[in-house]
Amino acid sequence: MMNRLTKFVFIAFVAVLAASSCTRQDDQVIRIGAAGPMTGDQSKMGVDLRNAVELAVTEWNEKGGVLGKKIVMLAGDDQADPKQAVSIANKFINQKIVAVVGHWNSSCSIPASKYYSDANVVMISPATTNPQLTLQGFKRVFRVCGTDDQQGRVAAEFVLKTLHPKRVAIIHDKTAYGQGLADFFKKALGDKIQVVYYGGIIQRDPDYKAVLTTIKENKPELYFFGGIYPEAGRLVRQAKEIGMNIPMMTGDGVFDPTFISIAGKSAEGTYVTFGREPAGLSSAKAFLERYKARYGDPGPYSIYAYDAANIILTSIAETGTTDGSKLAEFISRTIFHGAFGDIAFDQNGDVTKAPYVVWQVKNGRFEQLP
Ligand code: ABU
Repeated sequence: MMNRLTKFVFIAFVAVLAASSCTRQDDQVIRIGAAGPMTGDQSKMGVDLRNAVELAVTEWNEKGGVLGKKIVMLAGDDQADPKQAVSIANKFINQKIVAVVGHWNSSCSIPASKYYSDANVVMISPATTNPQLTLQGFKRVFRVCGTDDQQGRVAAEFVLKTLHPKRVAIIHDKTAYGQGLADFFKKALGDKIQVVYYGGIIQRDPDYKAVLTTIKENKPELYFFGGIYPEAGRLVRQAKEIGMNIPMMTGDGVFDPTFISIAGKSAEGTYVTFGREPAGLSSAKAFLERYKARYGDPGPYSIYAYDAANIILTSIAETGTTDGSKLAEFISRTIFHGAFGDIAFDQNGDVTKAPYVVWQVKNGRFEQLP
């Protein structure tokens, strides 16, 4: 039988051994997070993001990892829910991630960013477009996509210069992204077009016919929607069902083939703002081929997530550190040669080039307009 002192010394010894073995294990790998909606009706976006980060991590590991260590990707499903996003951020931080690619939704990235920032973790969102994300003064928060003030302006200019409606309706999904984009679009229209309806819808509501009927009664010639593809798909389908034969104009959250599969033929003619087509870029060729071979067609934001992961891993390799502040300082002053072209950041953590263009659904596909 051990006496009390021997027992205490033995337990202390085991605890020190366990802690040092844990530290050794921690030191053997570099963890990066991939966060987004991986279940639920926006899961396509989170899975696209996770696949792209996994591809980047696999390629780095095949070349020997980074700083001589294997890279491990941890996936976090925030279900497009702000509370889940904060919970994922805290879980990742406890698991000692160095950086995160994510989140996808503005309503998730904005609250989660404070936790990453406080924990000295670099955050690069591939898709969050609400300007607020990078206006909070967090030095370790970046995005590789554009912002909703930019795409709202491009949408409004297209409507004013090309479509010339006299009356428009504006709907949004009451989220940080959807309402923000709708408001930027409205602001950019100014007083040049009459806004005959402005209002929010509830996400995941299966039936929007009541609100669409009210909109129809106000006789707009076009309606703008700030929101994501599941709601956009039901809106255009149900609009056609009640005889509302006017085009929808919308933003990047709708840019996915899933929108067209939900809406069917009713999607035809819908205008969407998004970035340029990457398929013709020589820098994108290898990524597109490898992604397709492994996972099938890349989603709209896969290439952005892949570039975000490579920015993080390149920065670790170049600086020789995993310290968030040092990585952020390097990211801020470096031009990265990504699959989607050169990427540089301004003082807020936004990309210096974010060219939005207008696409239209034609013959069941998105086509970039000249
Ligand atoms: N940028 C479109 C969807 C993601 C977001 O909420 O910003």
